Amino acid sequence: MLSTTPVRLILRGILLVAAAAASSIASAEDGYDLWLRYRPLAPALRAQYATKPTAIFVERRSSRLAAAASELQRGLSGLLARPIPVSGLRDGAIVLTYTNCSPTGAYRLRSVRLHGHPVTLVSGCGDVGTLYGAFALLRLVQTARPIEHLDLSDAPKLSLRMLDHWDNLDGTVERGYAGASLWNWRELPKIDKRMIDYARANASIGINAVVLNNVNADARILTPLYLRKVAALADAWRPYGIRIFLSARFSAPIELGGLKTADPLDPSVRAWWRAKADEIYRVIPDFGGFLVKANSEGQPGPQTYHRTHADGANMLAAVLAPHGGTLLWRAFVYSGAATDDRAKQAYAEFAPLDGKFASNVIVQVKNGPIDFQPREPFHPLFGAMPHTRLAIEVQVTREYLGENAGIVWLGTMWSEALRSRTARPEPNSQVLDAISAMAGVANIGSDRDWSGSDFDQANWYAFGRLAWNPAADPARVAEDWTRMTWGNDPRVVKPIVAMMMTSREATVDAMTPLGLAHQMASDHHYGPGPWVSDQPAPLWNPTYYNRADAHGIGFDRTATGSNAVAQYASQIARCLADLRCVPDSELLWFHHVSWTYRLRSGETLWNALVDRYDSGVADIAGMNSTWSRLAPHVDPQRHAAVAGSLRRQLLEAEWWRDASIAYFQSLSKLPLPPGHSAPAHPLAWYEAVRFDTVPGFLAPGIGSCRTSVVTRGDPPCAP
Ligand code: GCW
Repeated sequence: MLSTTPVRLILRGILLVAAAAASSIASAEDGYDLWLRYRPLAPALRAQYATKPTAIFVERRSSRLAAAASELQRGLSGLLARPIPVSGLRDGAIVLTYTNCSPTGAYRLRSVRLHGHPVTLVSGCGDVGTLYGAFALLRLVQTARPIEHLDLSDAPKLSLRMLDHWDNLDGTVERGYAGASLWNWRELPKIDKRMIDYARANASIGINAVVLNNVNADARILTPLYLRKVAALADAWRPYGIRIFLSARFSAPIELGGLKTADPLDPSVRAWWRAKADEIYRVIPDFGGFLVKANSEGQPGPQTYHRTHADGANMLAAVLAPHGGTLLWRAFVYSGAATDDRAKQAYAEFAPLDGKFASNVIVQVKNGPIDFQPREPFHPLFGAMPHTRLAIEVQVTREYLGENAGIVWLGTMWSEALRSRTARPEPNSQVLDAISAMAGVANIGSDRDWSGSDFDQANWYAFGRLAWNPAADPARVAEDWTRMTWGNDPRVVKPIVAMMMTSREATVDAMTPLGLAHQMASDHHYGPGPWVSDQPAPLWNPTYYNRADAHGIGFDRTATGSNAVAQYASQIARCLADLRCVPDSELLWFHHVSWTYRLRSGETLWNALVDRYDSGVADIAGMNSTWSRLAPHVDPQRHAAVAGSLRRQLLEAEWWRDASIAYFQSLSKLPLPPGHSAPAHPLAWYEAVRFDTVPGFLAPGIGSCRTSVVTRGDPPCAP
């Protein structure tokens, strides 16, 4: 733990006072407004909207149209720096209407004449479609695009676009790096303004479902006390098209109902769940349903009673079905004690159950077969369950990607997963063809800036846009967010988009290049720990994943090893198993090779590995320089915040590189390639680094070591 010397205490005091003063002077750019900032456009850009829009006319009564109108009024009045009233029909008005069409949420924006008036008609499939259309129209203006002669329509490709919060009832957030939980259980059912702003942000990117509580669930969320509070949120969010789901603890009938069992085939258990579902729907008529993590990492589940995942899921689905609810059942399962490759376990348990799930069950599968690593190949289940509805689950919060430091934009990563070719059932089938829902583990907390940093907001944004359209072009999403968040000045937009687009690859290189995975320190997953081999379960050890020794490195998942490749379609498996075909980015995921193995580029593995670590660090250093150059064009408050965050990212990247190289060199015994400098410290120094608190794990809030990491020559936290 960081020693709190008097000097440090004094410094901390000064910083706190300075921070308080700064925030009271310029709280305007504290990140609270997200991408819905609505600051006036530059006069030259504003000119194109001189005659239009003039007003907003709401054609039908509906709380969602009212929400849309109020957002348009607020947004356009801000952007165009003139009042845009909600009024009767007139020339230049925006007209809000809807019809019953499908898919729900689709919209069309059109320049038409209505009763002789030239207007912009926003019409939705259902009133929620109009709400999305209003945000789409706002986005056009926010990004300075024309709204004359409009005829633009869009529809969500997935019906369920869901944020999963891993919030605990005590206010902590598992893997949360943006402060305590947003849900104020003590104050609820009182609704504060922040709950509405949260819903506005979600609606603006099409998110239509929210799971309030951690999948490591506390059964008490299902008690009347909490349900009353949940119902208040459901009422507040209904105008924004958001349905609430809850994580349900499978053993709740025992814990809350006093039953002796939670066996899904036991009639008393079924009756208990049926009564519980009926009770929930009495207070929340449009309740979405349950999300369940079962028989995974110590959570209870049907296997405790020798039943299958399908038995468990179908029992819960049956009690939700009469109310139109959906049951999401997670496929993130593995046994710490298992001797088989962890990457194979979910497939082994779930693929045989294809076709056995009820029609209102969605099996929720993480993007990769292990666990939200900086890079993983796609999960083989996406090509293996053609008769089951599937959701892809991605992690918006950066558990394994540097928490909230610097810039790591995940739009490119998710797009890579979504567009991965499964080759099933058709040769060109992709992951995005296999899914009907997308879930993202939220990165939202009660920090003023919501996500822990300005750039982490971009990941929330990208999640919504890709859940709306999994085939969306990430560069376009990044550009929209940048314009909405940082303004339309091309001197700002171009470099920021470029940084976002390369940031994830830079992070992969600095942490786990060439297909390495799970090299993080244990439990809290903060910082490097490739040497760790003392965990009680073998597959919690980074050494389990890197398999590095004096001869080589990497996990053989071909037929000579675990044969995980066999879980993919044969043409995909053939390539992955073949050293001449497997992409370098997945080399060590699928193959164990010698340190002197030559890549297709001719480089040796050892040299390439060192080179990747260094280029990751160099790219992150490059982002620091790019950002410094943006100082004249970005408001000082946010510029300083991002600059500080990028500095931390660079220090941490150097720490990752140096610790990893120090460890792997202790095995390979090879010299560093020319031009690469030695790690700043001996291996023992890196191995001795300890943290007692890291946000999102063990302790809530800000850990004592969070901001003091790695200055060269000073251990992050004294061992
Ligand atoms: O990534 C791992 C996390 C756990 C998490 C688990 C899961 C909620 O380290 O904190 O538990 O995945 O997805 O269930």
